Amino acid sequence: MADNLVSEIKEAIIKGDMKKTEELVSKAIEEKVPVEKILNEGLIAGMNVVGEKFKNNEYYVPEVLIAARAMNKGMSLLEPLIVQAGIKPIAKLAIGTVKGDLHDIGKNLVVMMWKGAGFEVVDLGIDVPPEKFVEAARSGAKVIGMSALLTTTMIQMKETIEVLKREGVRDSVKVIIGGAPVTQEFADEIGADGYAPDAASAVDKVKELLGL
Ligand code: B1M
Repeated sequence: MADNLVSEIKEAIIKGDMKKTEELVSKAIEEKVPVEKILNEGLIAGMNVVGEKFKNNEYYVPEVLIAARAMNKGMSLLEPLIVQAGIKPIAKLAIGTVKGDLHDIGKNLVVMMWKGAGFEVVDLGIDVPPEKFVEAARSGAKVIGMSALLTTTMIQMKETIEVLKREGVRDSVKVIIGGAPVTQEFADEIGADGYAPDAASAVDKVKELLGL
C-alpha cells in the first residue's frame, strides 16, 4: 500500500502534476508512511527521472520547472513533519545557492533538515553573491552553507571563500558545501571546512564542525 502510494507520488512528479502530488503526499502523511520514504522513494526518485529525461532531451526547461513546482509543493507538506516545533536553536546557520545558480530544491532540503535538527537557519535564497554570505557571517551565523548544481557555478564557492577571507570573517565561520557536482576533493581544493553529499549528512557535518 505504502509502496503503491510512493510510486504514484514519483509518477506525479515526473508528470509535473502539482495537484496530484499534493493529494498523494497528504494521503501518505495521513497513512503514516515514513517521511524519508515519501521523500526519497517518491519526490527525489521522481525528480531523478526528470533529470534523466532532461539530460536526454526528452524534457525541456518548462517540463522541469513544473516538476520542480510539484516537488516544492510536496516538500512544503513534509516540512512540518521534518521540522520539530519549539526547539531552542542550537546555533545560527546561513545557506544559499551561489551566484549565477538558480537551483534550490536540494538547498531547500538542507534548510529543512537543519531546522529539523534544531538550528536557526537563515535562507539567503538563490543566486547569492559573496557579499551576502559575508553579511550573514557578520550577523552571527556560525556556519555558511553553499549549494551549487552547475559545474559553471561551483567556482563561485571558491570566490565566496576568498571574499570571506578578504573581509576578515573567514575565521569566524565554518564553510560547508554541497550539490550534485561538488565533491570532497573540490571542498579540500578550495579550502571549505566540510562537504556533505546529501541533506541528512549536512546535519552530521554541521554537528561535527561545531563540536556538538
Ligand atoms: Co537544471 N541542470 N539547469 N534546472 N536541473 C541540472 C543540475 C543538470 C545536471 C541537468 C542535466 O543536464 N542532466 C544540468 C547541469 C549540468 C552541469 O552543470 N554539469 C542543468 C542545467 C544545464 C541547467 C540550465 C543551464 C539549463 C538551461 O537553461 N539550458 C539552467 C541553469 C539555470 C541557472 O541555475 N542559472 C537550469 C535550470 C533548471 C530549472 C530552473 C529548470 C530547474 C531548477 C528549479 C529549482 O531548483 N527550483 C532545474 C532542475 C530541476 C534540474 C534537475 C533536473 C534537478 C535538480 C534537483 O533539484 N535535484 C538537475 C538534474 C539532476 O540533478 N538530476 C538539473 C533534486 C535535489 C534534491 O538534488 O540539488 O543535487 P540536489 O541536492 C542534493 C545534494 O546535492 C545535496 O542534498 C540534496 C539531497 O539530499 N545538496 C547539499 C545540495 N545542496 C547542498 C548543500 C549542502 C549539502 C548538501 O551543504 C551546504
